[in-house]
Amino acid sequence: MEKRKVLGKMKSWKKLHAHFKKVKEFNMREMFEKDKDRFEKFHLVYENMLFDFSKNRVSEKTMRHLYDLAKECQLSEKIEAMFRGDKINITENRSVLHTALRNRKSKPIKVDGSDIMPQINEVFAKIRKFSDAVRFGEFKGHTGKKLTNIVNIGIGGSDLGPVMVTEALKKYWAKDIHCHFISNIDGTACAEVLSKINPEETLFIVASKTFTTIETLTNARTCRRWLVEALGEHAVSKHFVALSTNKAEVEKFGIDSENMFEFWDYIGGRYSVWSAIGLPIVIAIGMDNFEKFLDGAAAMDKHFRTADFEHNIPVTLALLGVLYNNFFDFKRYAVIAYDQYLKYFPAYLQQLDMESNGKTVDLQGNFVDYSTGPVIFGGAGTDVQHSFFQQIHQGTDIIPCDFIVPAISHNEIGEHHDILMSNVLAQAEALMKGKTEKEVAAEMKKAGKSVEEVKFLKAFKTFSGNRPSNMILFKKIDPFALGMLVAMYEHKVFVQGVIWNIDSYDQWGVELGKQMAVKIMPELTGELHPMEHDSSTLSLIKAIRKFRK
Ligand code: G6Q
Repeated sequence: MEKRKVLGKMKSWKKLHAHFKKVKEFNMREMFEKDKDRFEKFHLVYENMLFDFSKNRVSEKTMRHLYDLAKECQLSEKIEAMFRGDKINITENRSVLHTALRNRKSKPIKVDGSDIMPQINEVFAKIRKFSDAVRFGEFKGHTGKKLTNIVNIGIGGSDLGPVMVTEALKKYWAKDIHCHFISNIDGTACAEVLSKINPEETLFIVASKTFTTIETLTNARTCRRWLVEALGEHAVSKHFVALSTNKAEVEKFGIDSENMFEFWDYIGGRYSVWSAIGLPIVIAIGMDNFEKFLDGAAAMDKHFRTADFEHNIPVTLALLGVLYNNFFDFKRYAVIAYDQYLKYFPAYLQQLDMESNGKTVDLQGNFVDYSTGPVIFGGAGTDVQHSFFQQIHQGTDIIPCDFIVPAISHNEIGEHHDILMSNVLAQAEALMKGKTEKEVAAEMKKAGKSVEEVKFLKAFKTFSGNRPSNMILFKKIDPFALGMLVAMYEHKVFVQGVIWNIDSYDQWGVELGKQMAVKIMPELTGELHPMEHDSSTLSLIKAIRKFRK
């Protein structure tokens, strides 16, 4: 087991701690007024992406301390260890190699002594062949019809990535392909999709790394029954494929391994969108576009691996998050995409970040005495400006925000995109500047309000400001840009995991609930008598049984 100094005892941490007394007093509005070059100093550009982090409560000195912290945590060595394939997921004894899927020049990467690139390239070639055959109508359904409805059955990491990317790249879909997703075990999820599709034109993709997940297997069995009832048992091989690491379970389920697209243990579920799990995306947008998505991620990998910390976008983004989480004590983080096609991005990121860094035990097995991953939430702008933004502007707790913005829309209609852009810029500026009581009073007076009205209302209309945000600006969200965006956040999560000294790649917290549900199921259906539960769980089991009688 690797030794590491406790975070609080690190030199750079202590320095940051001392410096924080000053940082607390920083006022961004004043900093912008005093320093006309602030934007120049606090922004980075890479490819068609601009990362503006000038609206953060930092000085150049703060950033230096943060970069020193990354150095003291041996971030460079850790980055290399990940890319090299070291088993950095120590609780599962696995390499973490989603980056190998973006290793476009196929430079050898070894796991347990063997180069994994040939197996990766072989699966990509199989995906290209199959997806083309479906898209061009060569691989037909049992009755000879073209497969135009693609139904992905998966959950968590086997769902959120494909859902988010297919939606984000909707403009690139083949005209006659329609993607559907079934994740929840709630029968409604199945019923709603099945009610819209014709079995003769449907391809079901059962996506499960382990192929043991109860939700996915139950949903897949229901869909299989539905298909067999309509077209007969012989139709299954033309309408079902599997994406998995578990060949034996796939075959047990009744899907021929010919129809299975493989990935491997070194690809974590929430990092698997680049792998065979991306098959629904490939069918929708074509392999050439999917490769551009991989290229975008590869470009971000290169940047992350080679840029020094001071010019490194994911490193900078991550360190700002550490500053807010561990020093300012801001425990929530909002991500708002000003692009309708990115409406599922916050949900995707929520899993990526919260499942990776929602941990309390460090790599040496000790409970940490500092806080780790924040609560991530978000949505699409401008919609969310009319919902939770009230709290972001005037709530008692401060919530740092990331704004994701494309300068060019896929749907340039009249003045829509200009209005959208004006809004995001206004939000970031308003959060930073706020509005003083004096400004509010002057504005109200000018509008002809009475002295009493001004006196009473001015506090309500005042904005403290000094609320941080990052602007992540792209030229346009095309497959390449999306690849960069997703990889940027993957690396941000990785960097924070390194600073917090946790295993970002396991998910024991997800396992416990799965185990307990298996125990409760027969008690709920009446096969077993409920026992060994607390009085609440026991009474709820009884109440549900009574309601369902
Ligand atoms: C992701 C998690 C989790 C996982 C689902 C589905 O990193 O491990 O979200 O993806 O539990 O698992 P399967 O793909 O094995 O069905």
